[in-house]
This record gives sequence, structure tokens and C-alpha cells, in this order.
Amino acid sequence: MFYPTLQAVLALCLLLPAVRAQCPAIPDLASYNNTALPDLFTFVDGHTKVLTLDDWACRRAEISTLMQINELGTLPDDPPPEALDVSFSEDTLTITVTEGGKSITFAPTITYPTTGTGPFPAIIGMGGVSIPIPSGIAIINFDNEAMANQDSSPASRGVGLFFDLFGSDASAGAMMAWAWAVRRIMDALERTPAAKINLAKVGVSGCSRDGKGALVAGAFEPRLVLTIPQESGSGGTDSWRISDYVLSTGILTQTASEIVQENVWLSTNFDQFANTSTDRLPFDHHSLGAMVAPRGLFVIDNLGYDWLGPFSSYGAMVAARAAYQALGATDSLGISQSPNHTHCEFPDYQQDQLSAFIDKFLFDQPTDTNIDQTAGNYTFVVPNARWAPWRVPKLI
Ligand code: MCU
Repeated sequence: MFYPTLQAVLALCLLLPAVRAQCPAIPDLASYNNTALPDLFTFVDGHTKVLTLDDWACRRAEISTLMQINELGTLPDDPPPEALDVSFSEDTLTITVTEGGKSITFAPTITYPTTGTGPFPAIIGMGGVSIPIPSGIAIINFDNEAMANQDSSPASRGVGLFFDLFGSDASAGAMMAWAWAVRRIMDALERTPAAKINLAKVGVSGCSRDGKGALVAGAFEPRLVLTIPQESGSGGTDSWRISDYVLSTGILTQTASEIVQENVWLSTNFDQFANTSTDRLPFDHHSLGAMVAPRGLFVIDNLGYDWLGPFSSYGAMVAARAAYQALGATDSLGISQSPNHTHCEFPDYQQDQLSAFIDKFLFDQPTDTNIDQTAGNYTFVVPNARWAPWRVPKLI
């Protein structure tokens, strides 16, 4: 028989109601409608303001819940997995996760620096990386496609290891399934000192569709200290609302109503918004960027492809920066939009900016990451009275 100690009971009584009481309840949002990017600093009840760091923790949790329910699907992480077994050999981390009597196994590989003894900083590559990784950093290659398929067709829905474990009718879209797996990689590394990875210095990156996934992983895995979405477009750093607007001006840009036809990155819960109006969403992708704050976020875009929605990405990420500003970390979010080059080819002229982020967040160097560069004339999408008509508090 288990008898809790008096201290344990007191701690529970003091802690649980306190934490819950502080966070406002999410109201019925059936008639929610907002043509602007939703205010990061007002709860979705429409009146409770975010004024303190504790309020922000609640608001961040609210955004996480809303995004899971309405767009990305559920992250099945509470409670944590029933069992997680890990073995490590040479360069392969073999991870077995068990839930409800079923098990899956996946095995990320690690490419180590050729010199040094570690523990090494690392970057998890969502389906590999397309940015140059400096020496001294380990690359953890994660085969996201085996975890959740993304074969550019609705037939990919519910296919992959994640769905073998949680059922093909799990609400998660592919990106949430990948984020779940990235969390398991972090769990596995925590239990495997022999893998010689410095857990306080792990980032994530990916390009294009995998860049979308990198952003979702960065938002939902707080142990990651650096997130680098590259040319991620719609479903990544782009705003659903701004993309709809950009398309309405005649610039061919991927919008919500297109993306839900094309692939399975998002939950089917999102269809009701994508097929009616994105103004009904009680969040947008500035909210996803804000979830990463105050951790490092370096957004790499390419103006060469209208379809990627670089206008929309710029507007959303400038709005996301408000969360960084409120948390006193404005320069932890960098935006770099190069003029034009082949999709996912990293241009040399962004190298110094990338190095500044990697050096600061993975090597603790005091670099200047105050980066906001675009070759586009984006004044019409930059948050202002139109897109972000809200006050940015200084959270205390
Ligand atoms: C930017 O990511 C996607 C884009 O959303 C899709 O519409 C297109 O089909 O593929 C892009 C991509 O992943 O390219 C590799």
C-alpha cells in the first residue's frame, strides 16, 4: 500500500490548483473570427491579458493546446511513453517505444566530428540537413518519412511507425508525429551518455517540407535550444492569414485550402478552417514561432519562389518576434531572406548569419544575432495596424 507523506500531499494541494487556477479556461470558440494575427498577449477568452512570465507560460500552453486541437493533431506525450528502451552502438541510437502492448523501433544515426572527445553539440536533421554544419557539431539523422509518411497524397494519411503505435486514426498529422519522435530522440540521448551528445546544446533543422517539421519540433520540444527552419513555406513559418491575403493580390502562394489537398502534414481537424476561413483560427503561425521563444530561432527564406510565401513568412516571423521582445530576447529570432537561388541550396552569403546563430546557441559565443534581412519590399505585410494591432508587454 502506498501512503503519501504529508509533504507530498501538501505539495500536491499547493501546486496543482495553483497552476490550474492561474490559467484561464479555453471558451467555446465556434464563432471565433479574427482578420488579424491573434494577439499573443491576450488569452483566447478575449480579455485576460498576459502581463507576467507565469501568464506567458499559461498562454504558451494555451497556444499549444489550440494548435493541437485545430491544426496539428494531438502530441501523445502526457503521460510519457509506457516504456522507452535504447541501445547505442558506434553511431546508431536504436530506440524502441512501447505503448499499450505495441512497440515500434527506429534508429537515428549520428555523424560525429572527426576531432574531439565530446560531449558534442548536435543538430537533429529532419530527413537530413541542407545547411552547412560546422566542424565540432554532431549531426543526428532522423528518418522522418518512416515515422510518418508524406508522399504528396492523402493516401499517406496514418501511414508510418507513429501510426503503427498510436493507430492509423490518430489525430496527429505527419509533422506532429515527427515532433513526437524528436522528443523520443531527446529522451534516448538523455539516457545514453555513451552517445556523447551535450543535451544542453541540441538544435533541429530541415528544409522545405522538412523545414515545416523542424519548426513544429522546435515549438513542441523545449529541450531544443536552436531551431532552423529553411524555406519552410506554408505550414512552416508562413501565416495562414497573410498567405490568403498574398494570394488575393495575385501572387501565387500556397494557402491553407491548397495544402490540405496536397499532403498530410496537418491533422484533418484543420480542414474545417482551411476549407472555410483561416480567420476562424484562434492562432496563426506567428504563434508557432512564439512557442519557440526565447530559444534560438533562425528563419531562412528564399525570395525566388512565390509558392513558398516569403512575404507571409516575413510577416509572421516579425509578429512572432513580439514574444521574443516581451521575454527580453529580441535577438534570439533572426530572419534572413536571400534574393533567389535553387530551393534548399544554402547560399554562401547567408553563412555568417548562420554561424552567428550556431556559435551563440550551440557554442555559447557572444555573437551578434540581431538579424533581420530581406531583399523584398515587404512593408505591406509587416505587422502594423493591419496584422498585429496589439501591445507588446514587458513580461515580469
Ligand atoms: C515548402 O514545402 C513544400 C511545399 O509546401 C509544397 O507545396 C511543395 O509541393 O513541396 C515543397 C517541398 O517540400 O519541396 C521539397
